[in-house]
Amino acid sequence: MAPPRDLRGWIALLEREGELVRVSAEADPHLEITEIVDRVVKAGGPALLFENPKSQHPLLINQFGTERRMCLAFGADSLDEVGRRLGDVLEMQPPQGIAEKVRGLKKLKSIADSRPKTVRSGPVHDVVLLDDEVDLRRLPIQTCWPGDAAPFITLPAVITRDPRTGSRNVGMYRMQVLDERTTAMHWQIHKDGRADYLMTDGKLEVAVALGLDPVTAYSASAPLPKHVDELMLAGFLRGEAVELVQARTVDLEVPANAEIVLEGYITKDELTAEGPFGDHTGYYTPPEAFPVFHVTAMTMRRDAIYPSIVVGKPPQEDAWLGKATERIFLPAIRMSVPEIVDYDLPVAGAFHNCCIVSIRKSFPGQAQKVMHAIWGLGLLSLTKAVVVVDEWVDVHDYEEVFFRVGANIDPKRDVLISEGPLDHLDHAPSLQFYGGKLGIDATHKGPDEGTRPWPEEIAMSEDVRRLVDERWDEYGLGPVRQGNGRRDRSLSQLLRR
Ligand SMILES: Cc1cc2nc3c(=O)[nH]c(=O)nc-3n(C[C@H](O)[C@H](O)[C@H](O)COP(=O)(O)O)c2cc1C
Ligand SMILES: [Mn+2]
Repeated sequence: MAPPRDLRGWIALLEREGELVRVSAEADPHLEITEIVDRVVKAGGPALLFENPKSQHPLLINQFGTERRMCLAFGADSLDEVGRRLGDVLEMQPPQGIAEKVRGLKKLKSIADSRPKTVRSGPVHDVVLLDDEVDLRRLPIQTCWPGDAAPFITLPAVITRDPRTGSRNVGMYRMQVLDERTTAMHWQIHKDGRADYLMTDGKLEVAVALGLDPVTAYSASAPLPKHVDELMLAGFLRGEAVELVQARTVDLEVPANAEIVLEGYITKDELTAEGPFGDHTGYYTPPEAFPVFHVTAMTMRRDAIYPSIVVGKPPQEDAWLGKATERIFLPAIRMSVPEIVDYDLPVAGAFHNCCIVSIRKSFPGQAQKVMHAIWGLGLLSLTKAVVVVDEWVDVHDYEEVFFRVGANIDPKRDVLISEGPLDHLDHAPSLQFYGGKLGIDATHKGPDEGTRPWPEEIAMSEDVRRLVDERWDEYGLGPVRQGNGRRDRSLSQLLRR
């Protein structure tokens, strides 16, 4: 199935799949929509298209709010399948024989076809507003929480170029509305957009795309290395190149099918107080100086639809954007740290607070090696606590992980306190950006790790399990039939919440 071409194709797909509800009642983007969405997200409910958000433009929200919708967006049965598509290309070996060569060529072609394609025109230029005509108040921009400083644009794809190399970056960074034609730009210090800004001498041109096909929107949030274009990832994951058109007032290309594009510039020395903002940490982030974005043009499709997301105390809709990243990047992480079997970033840990990782252990100290590897890997380096378990432990089953942590650690030997960079938004460390790290080695310890002989784990013998399987109906206990003490999957799911 072809991926949704744009936001409208995505909305149509969601509607066909019974995954979208149109809300025709008037609803206020000032707080009211947040309260509605918070309830719907927590109930695993549908995407919502607010047709009357006290604005000329409708507002789409909760498009990513469930695992099923996330899979629909990628046209995949599971998020791991999306990860495997990427892993297949990363793990390419020199082909042997004709069949492998053909398969190899197909993979290479899929990479070549991922590059964004420039087209001459696109619906994003149906309406062009310049200079004084620009008015951000036309859009139903949400004030999400009562303590928020102002309305914030929350689901943008912010496009810049590295002033040194010209390479493109696309990132998702919230934008606080300051007045009709300016916003703040919340480029945190570890992010690529911030690096482009720091490298400019004077003026940095910026374009902000709003209302994209879901894979391109997701890609803006993906933690790629600086030199990799997020639109290339989008093209690869979609199986179809992203189409771009030249922007009207800046020397940047923008998605041809975006609903809305804001064009403009940021000057190096102009900063403003950004925040407070009710953040994905579950707390308000206090005001801090961030660059000011001047909007010189606002271009739109006719009847443009404005996309939004609410972040706040987890779980919120962004949980699934994060889970998509967790799954999609697993094969890439395994390329650098091959003993990693699986990992889980708990939603309740706001992604950067905790990483549970399972490893195939073959030498003493390997759990500590993996902790340090994670603390050195892209944005995962900001992880505050790493819990390492053995390969047979299901990292997504928090009950089981808790069991291993309790059963297998000697706190004196297996808890590592280290230090390093922390997430920009982490309010707990004494210093912003820098502080303590916690590593917990909950793996079985081998004879070379200075312990007494490790005991055997309890498990029923194979023959008795088989016997009980065969005789199950005779006991008259109905269909409850879990092997070897395994809990029902749905119970594990429930315990994750
Ligand atoms: C809904 C949402 C909002 C986000 N808001 C911000 C933000 O305001 N500032 C920021 O630096 N990162 C924010 N992020 C995370 C970045 O989008 C993410 O780290 C991405 O990798 C940044 O792109 P870059 O690596 O090219 O800089 C947000 C992510 C999501 C899903
Ligand atoms: Mn980037």
